[in-house]
Amino acid sequence: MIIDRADVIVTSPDRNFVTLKITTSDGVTGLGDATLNGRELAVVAYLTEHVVPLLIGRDPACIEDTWQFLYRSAYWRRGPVTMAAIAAVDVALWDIKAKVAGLPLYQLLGGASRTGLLTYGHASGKDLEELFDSVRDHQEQGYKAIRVQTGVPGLTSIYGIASNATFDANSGVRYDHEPAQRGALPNEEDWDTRSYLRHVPTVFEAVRNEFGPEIPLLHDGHHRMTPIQAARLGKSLEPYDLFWLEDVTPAENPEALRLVRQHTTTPLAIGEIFNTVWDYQQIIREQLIDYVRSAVTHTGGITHLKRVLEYASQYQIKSGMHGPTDISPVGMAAAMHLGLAIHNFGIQEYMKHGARTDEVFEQSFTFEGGMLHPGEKPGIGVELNEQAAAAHPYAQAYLPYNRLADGTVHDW
Ligand code: EZ4
Ligand code: CO
Repeated sequence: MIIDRADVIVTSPDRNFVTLKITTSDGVTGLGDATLNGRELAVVAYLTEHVVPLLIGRDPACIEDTWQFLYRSAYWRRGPVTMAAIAAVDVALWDIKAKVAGLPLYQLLGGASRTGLLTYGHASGKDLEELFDSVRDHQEQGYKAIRVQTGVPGLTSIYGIASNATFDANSGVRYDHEPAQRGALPNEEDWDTRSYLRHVPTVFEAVRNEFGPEIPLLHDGHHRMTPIQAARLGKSLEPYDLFWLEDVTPAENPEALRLVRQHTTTPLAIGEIFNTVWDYQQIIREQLIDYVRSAVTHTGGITHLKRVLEYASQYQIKSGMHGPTDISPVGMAAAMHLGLAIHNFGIQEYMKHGARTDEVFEQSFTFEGGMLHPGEKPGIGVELNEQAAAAHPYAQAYLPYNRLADGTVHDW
């Protein structure tokens, strides 16, 4: 059996998704997610021009060899575009291997280590009233753990707040918690760290008073603080017992986390924009984090993220895989198989996709009582309805960016 063809399919049901479909000479197909929010077509070109021609004729069973070949033969290593492209190939080959074996992928990864995956959802509101409604809504949907993001007085538009606007494909407005906005230019948001640092502890105090001490709560700082500001935030949130505080400082500087760590016992998570084990080397070895935020989709696939998580397991660091709506159902399913199999699973982020996306990607995973399960279908359990996909052509969309009051560009 050889790889006969590989097709890159771009579809934009509620947002843009890039999917690699590999077909073998026996007619077995495998899917991989290659979606890189706001830079989708760069991965399409990388795959179409440079990777697909290398795959034709290869043995689909040789997953590790194909990974090493694509990684090392490029010479130019790492980076989000390269690693998303390699991830898509890797997941598609695991999908094929598991289908050929007649087993759900998690069985090939060691079998189930638990009955299901604890998830967290995204509650948000521009003020406390909206936030509380959103928390209640998530609890009604079954979520057992909840991320909390709110507006900050004085700031008009900040990361993580759901829009109430009904999604319309051509209006350019956001839907749900999707930060990318369709249109020719990125949206500009505003930022002021001092206001944020004053406000966030009052939000968590209010949420604990309203919803009690039991519910695991999370928060995302989205890379916007300096190390000492992040240290102060971690300290000021200690009374509210966070499950984790995420991305407090920009990802490029691992040493920042050492300073944060010296000042606070609030658990830390980072890594959604990392893409290799080398990005994690120092912070895992020095035990500067508690959760690895990488997605299968952005970190070289099952093969490479498993390597990261095995390394993390030596230091009692657990998984907290990235699961926003810009990971396609293919990428989410791959994460579920890996999360079910590994010992050091922590929590899985899960934002539901829209109805259009669910029609394009036929899924067998389940979400019940706040727990995800990848299902028992051979492979990863997701199939692409290509006819439905073709009805939603690519639409240009960008992530927003931040400016301070004086006009300075700031981390978003
Ligand atoms: O901003 O996935 O924790 N989740 C996040 C996400 C990211 C988007 C970027 O594409 O930080 O909302
Ligand atoms: Co995040």
